[in-house]
Amino acid sequence: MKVNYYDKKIECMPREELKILQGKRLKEVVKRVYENVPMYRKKMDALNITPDDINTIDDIVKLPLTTKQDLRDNYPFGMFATDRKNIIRIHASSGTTGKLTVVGYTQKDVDVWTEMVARSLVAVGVKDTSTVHVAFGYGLFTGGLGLHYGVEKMGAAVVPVSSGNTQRQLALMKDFEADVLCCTPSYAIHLGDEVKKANMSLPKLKIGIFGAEPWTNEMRESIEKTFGIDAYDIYGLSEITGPGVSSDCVYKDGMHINEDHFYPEIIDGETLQPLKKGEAGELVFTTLSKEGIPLIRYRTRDITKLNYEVCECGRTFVRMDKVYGRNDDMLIIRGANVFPSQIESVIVDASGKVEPHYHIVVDRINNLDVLEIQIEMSQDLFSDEISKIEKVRKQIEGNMQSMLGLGAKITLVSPNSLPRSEGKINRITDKRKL
Ligand code: DLL
Repeated sequence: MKVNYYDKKIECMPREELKILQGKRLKEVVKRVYENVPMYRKKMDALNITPDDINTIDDIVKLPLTTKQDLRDNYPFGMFATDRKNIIRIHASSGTTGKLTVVGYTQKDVDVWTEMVARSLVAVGVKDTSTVHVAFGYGLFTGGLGLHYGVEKMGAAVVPVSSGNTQRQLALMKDFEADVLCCTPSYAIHLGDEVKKANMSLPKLKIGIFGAEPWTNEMRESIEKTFGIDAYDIYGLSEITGPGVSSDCVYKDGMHINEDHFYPEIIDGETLQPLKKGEAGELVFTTLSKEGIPLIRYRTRDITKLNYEVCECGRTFVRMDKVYGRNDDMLIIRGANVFPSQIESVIVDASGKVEPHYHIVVDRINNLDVLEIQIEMSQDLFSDEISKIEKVRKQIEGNMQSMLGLGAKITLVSPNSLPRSEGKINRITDKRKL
């Protein structure tokens, strides 16, 4: 397999050297926040620590955690660690509740972010001759502009389409001969449906770079089959920088975290204690070089695990598994933990009979949690006899029971009846919370 690097010396750096670099950067960033962000000074004073207590990367566990609530409490600019005149870009993300979380970037922050995205693109085989169709939203969301700058940096041509107007997107992809598509995986599925419906083909398309929401490996295979491409995962969050915190290489065996700038830990979401290497838990990041809004041990709420083995591609940067879901997305149904990704893998396994369009509804009826999963039938199944449809429904119900360890009502709905999304999709209605 052909392996390309944006900067091999850094991406394949021996881990002992990396640890030294991380330690040095951690020391600097802790000093910066202690001196410039009142919230961090308060938190560190409460723990009786000063920047002098931080000397190596292993000292990181002495530091306090940061949460989204901290950002909200300091809305909009209370966590900036530099003078406002040094800020050249502001992004924000809305999340499910409450105020926006606002982040500010200095020129150096934008430069680092841009380089991280360029690394991600090169790692999956994007070339300077490529044409990259960016259908992530442009605006306060970091997807569009994040990918955009990275594409320009590595010398490919960016088509900044943003989200929306699916028919126009398809026409432009065809006419401009895009070989790379960037968008959310749910939008890629929607685009794929439209391609099939129009009986068109996109013969130049080779690579898909998808992220901003959880998606399973089963979904990856389904998208790859639809378009005849290789589909790669890219991860990030605006609080840490945006897309490019980590991303796949050509081996698709975990996303390499750009550890020279973002230090990952996995903690137990309940006890908040670090977990052993390789255990699954909540991902926490410390930004090692940020100036605008450096964050110390930021709780992402994303659940994954880390693999420290050197990858076949030669990169030494740790790999994170596909995100299984978010702490706050995990459904607790009759006491059992259910991740939407488990549901998705059963649905995609039944492809051909059903489409990867689904919606999860949770309710409480007579004090009992009830889980319903609505799934779109394929056109073929929809036109079949009722008894065949019922057989498929029962089959999926059985598979779901084995996967989740609890009963779920499967409702097969007609094709094209569930909502589609141009950005991040919401696949859950939890009526218990309404
Ligand atoms: O979603 C940044 C991004 C844009 C990443 C484009 C990739 C591509 P936020 O809007 O701040 O930033 O949302 C961050 O989205 O904590 C995860 O829960 C989720 N997320 C992002 N990428 C992935 C992914 C952008 N590849 C939140 N897989 C994160 C699973 C993802 N979840």
